[in-house]
Amino acid sequence: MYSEIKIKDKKISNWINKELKRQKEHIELIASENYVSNDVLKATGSILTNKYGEGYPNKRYYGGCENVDQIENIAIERLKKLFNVKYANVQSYSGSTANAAAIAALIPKDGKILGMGLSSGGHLSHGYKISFSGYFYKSYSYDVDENGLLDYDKILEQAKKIKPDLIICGASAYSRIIDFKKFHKIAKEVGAKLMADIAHIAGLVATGLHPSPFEFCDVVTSTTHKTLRGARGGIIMTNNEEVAKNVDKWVFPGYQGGPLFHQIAGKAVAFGEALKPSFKKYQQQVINNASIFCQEFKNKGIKIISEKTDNHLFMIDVKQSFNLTGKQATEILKSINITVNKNSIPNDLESPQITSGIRVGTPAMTTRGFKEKEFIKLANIIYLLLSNYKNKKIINELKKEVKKLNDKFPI
Ligand code: DSN
Repeated sequence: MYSEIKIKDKKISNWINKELKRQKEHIELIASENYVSNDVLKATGSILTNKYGEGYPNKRYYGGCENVDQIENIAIERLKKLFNVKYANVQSYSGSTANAAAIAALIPKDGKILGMGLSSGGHLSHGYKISFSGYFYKSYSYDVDENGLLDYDKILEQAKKIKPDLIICGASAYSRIIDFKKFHKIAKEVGAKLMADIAHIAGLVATGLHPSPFEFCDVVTSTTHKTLRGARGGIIMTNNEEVAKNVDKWVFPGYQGGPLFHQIAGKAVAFGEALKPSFKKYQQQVINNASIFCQEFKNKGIKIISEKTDNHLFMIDVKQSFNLTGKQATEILKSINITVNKNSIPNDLESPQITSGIRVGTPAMTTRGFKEKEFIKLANIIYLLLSNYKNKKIINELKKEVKKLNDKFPI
């Protein structure tokens, strides 16, 4: 159980404790969030935040790194075991900086990138024009088809025309299996390098519940705090020694300075947890919950992007289903303590600040103990609320239902 913090700075402790209350009282459906264990929390809140150590274990630019060297080595070894991969870098501050370093390790500046479009479920750092990846590289995007599915033949056609130096696969909001083997075939055919960003599905890949990209990709990046349920940050992995050397150079000194050892310790603790059999059980429950949650909406005639889910998340077209924008639906759900995020959907006519969709995921509430029964109940609550958002009586009743459901699974 999480507890309140007591520090001398009352202003900050007040807001931290308010955030704790919010986390305790809200049903958390943001697909990229989770609740870390108390051990992960303690490691990240430790005195390791005091230490500098630019460089890598046994090759630092600072003295006194003998303890943090051990921590970083343990994190690396656990991560390699978790994904059965030869080389790992655990220093990236975030998924975006991991992607920046991984891209730079594979292709020259000004190189051509082909990544999944943002409104199709891709990520800013996969070539979007306002991110470094679209600014410093020539970027192109592939999109999902009219059913919200990746069309590998079409991606091949596009790749043949563009002749990218790098193809990026992986997504922030795609609910179906990603066929890394097919991406590999495409990359091989056009002579491109292949990078997979498994930030969302890392926990599923680690436990064998989503096909692994490692056999097919030059480099694999991820965050550590989504399905992987660790301290916040990024990681980069590869089986290629040359790529590994380049990655290390691009993480430090290329894009970053001193590693955040408190975060690396939190990652290491989480990797240790993920190596336990109970983690696989958790991931299976995440998938079972998402599947039934999604089906329950489908049974009510709600429009699901990409038809169904194979992983931990899915997107609802709230415009078509409830005549609401994603922004409105998010605010309405917030009013009864359910947290989601608005999300662009394929061919969205609304701006990214408004959107026509919401994205929901099951990792966080599964950590809190939700099973199929609770997600069926939750789907009904969401459906009733979004269909009756002007009816005060119904809103009040649903608010009570949410409180009951939430209080049964404390953090
Ligand atoms: N912000 C993350 C997500 O919500 O998916 C991706 O960076």
